[in-house]
Amino acid sequence: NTILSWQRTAFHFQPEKNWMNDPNGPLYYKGWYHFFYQYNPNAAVWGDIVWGHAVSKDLIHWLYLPFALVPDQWYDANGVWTGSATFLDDGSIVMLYTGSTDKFVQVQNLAYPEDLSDPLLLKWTKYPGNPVLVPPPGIGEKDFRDPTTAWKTSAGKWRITIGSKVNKTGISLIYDTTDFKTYEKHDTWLHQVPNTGMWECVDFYPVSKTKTKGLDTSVNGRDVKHIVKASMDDTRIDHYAIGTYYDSNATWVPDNPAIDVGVSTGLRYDYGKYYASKTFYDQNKGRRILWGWIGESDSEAADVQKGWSSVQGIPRTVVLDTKTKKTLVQWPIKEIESLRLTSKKFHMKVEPGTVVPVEVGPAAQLDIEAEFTIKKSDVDIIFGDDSVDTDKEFSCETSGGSTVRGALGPFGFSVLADQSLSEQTPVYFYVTKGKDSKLSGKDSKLSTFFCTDTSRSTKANDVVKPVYGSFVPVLKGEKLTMRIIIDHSIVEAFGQGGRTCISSRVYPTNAIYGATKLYLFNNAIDATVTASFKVWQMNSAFIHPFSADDLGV
Ligand code: DQQ
Repeated sequence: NTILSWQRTAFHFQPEKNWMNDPNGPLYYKGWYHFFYQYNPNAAVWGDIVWGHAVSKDLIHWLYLPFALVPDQWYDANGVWTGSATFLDDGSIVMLYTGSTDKFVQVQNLAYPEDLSDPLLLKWTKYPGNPVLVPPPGIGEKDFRDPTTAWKTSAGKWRITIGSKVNKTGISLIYDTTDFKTYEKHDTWLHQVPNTGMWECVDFYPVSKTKTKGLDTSVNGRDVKHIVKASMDDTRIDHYAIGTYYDSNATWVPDNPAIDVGVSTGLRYDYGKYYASKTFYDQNKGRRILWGWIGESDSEAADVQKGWSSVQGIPRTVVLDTKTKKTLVQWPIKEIESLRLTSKKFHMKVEPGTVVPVEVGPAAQLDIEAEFTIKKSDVDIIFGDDSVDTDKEFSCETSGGSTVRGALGPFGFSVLADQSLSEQTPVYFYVTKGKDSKLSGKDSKLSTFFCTDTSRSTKANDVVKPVYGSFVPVLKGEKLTMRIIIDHSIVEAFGQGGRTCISSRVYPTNAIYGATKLYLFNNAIDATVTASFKVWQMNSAFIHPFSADDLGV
């Protein structure tokens, strides 16, 4: 089936075949980035979970290695589930992971590399005393999973957190340890939020308030904020919040309770499809890197037919927005730019209600960086009257998508489109005269939203096709900017330098191979928009099984 084979990505990490989900235990060791992932060796649907393993020199080109961990003990007989890596002071590595036992109880297990002189970390030993943690009293035996990377307490112990729930309150349990074999449980939680349900894949890490470099997981101090992220089992959304961590009582308090972890008014890494993410500190380049699982939006039957399911997002550097301190900023790692081939620069004025083709040749593998300006006089004419409060209820999700015209938007790109625009995925800004938003503060009178509309992305009817997106902070003097990375069936969009991100899976049936095109559109009623942008053709990455030849890479 030529349509299905076109959907396979060219530079996103995915296994050769079958099902993949969460990123696990990412780390950098002796010149190699290691990536582990939840993997089903037997089918393109979830089940029989092992830890797949791959290594890379640059986080873009990957070599598959043999599985690192497989279910071969009573304590992980029903799956080697998600876990995280920690570097000990002597440079050795411990891995904590969740096992689903022979009786489907969730327990935490310890594993470590058999040979630390092997940069590929091929062999993993499971600690003979496993499991090291079982569900404590009051915690459901199926609600205890996904241990984090450990961080140091001021008393010199290691501390981890593990997601769970009590009734409908999502919680994060806290344990201290010195040897990763025995643990002291705290009676209090790192954090809890009512009505958020089970917290999967909790992540906890420091970010600098003033510098755009990443911080190692144990760093704390006056210049530091801490992020708590939880993956919400019910909604399949990764929510984070910014706050302060108190080492002495092992708690974390959000800066603003109205934007706490998992509340509907809170923050998300990504407003599209993105789940079970995990960061790690890259000591090689001094940055914190975010991995996230981007599943399929088509049917299970289609996945079985194509023989694979899921990709990982392009790894992103993650830092606090040092300007607003109110969101994180995420950006595709620099290394992705090594795949850029030929580029073309454009400067185009787009009149209200027009769509213009962008001549870039085939448009299935692209990287786009764009800047938009709205004519100042148009902004003044439309919003000259301060008392007019239009569109204050705007939301990408419920707006009806990119065909619904407003005074100042939508405008942006239609990607993965065919010649007749019978299939297209618009990625766009929508500017409204809104109330000062919680995030824009006093900096802006206009409110800007960043959206991706997948409703016309395919003629196939077995696909979920939402309009994704959210508010994006735009500060005084900033232009509207977006970056879009297109790789066959995935579109990753970054608004305002990565303050708001949207990943979508799209499955065109006409806009494939040579028929895939790029358009620029302006559906605003009154505003003329000028777009300056650069489009790169993107090379494919090599992602294949490791062979002896690769040692010279
Ligand atoms: N996936 C793993 C669990 C985790 C879930 C099982 C999140 O450990 O909670 O494959 O996608």
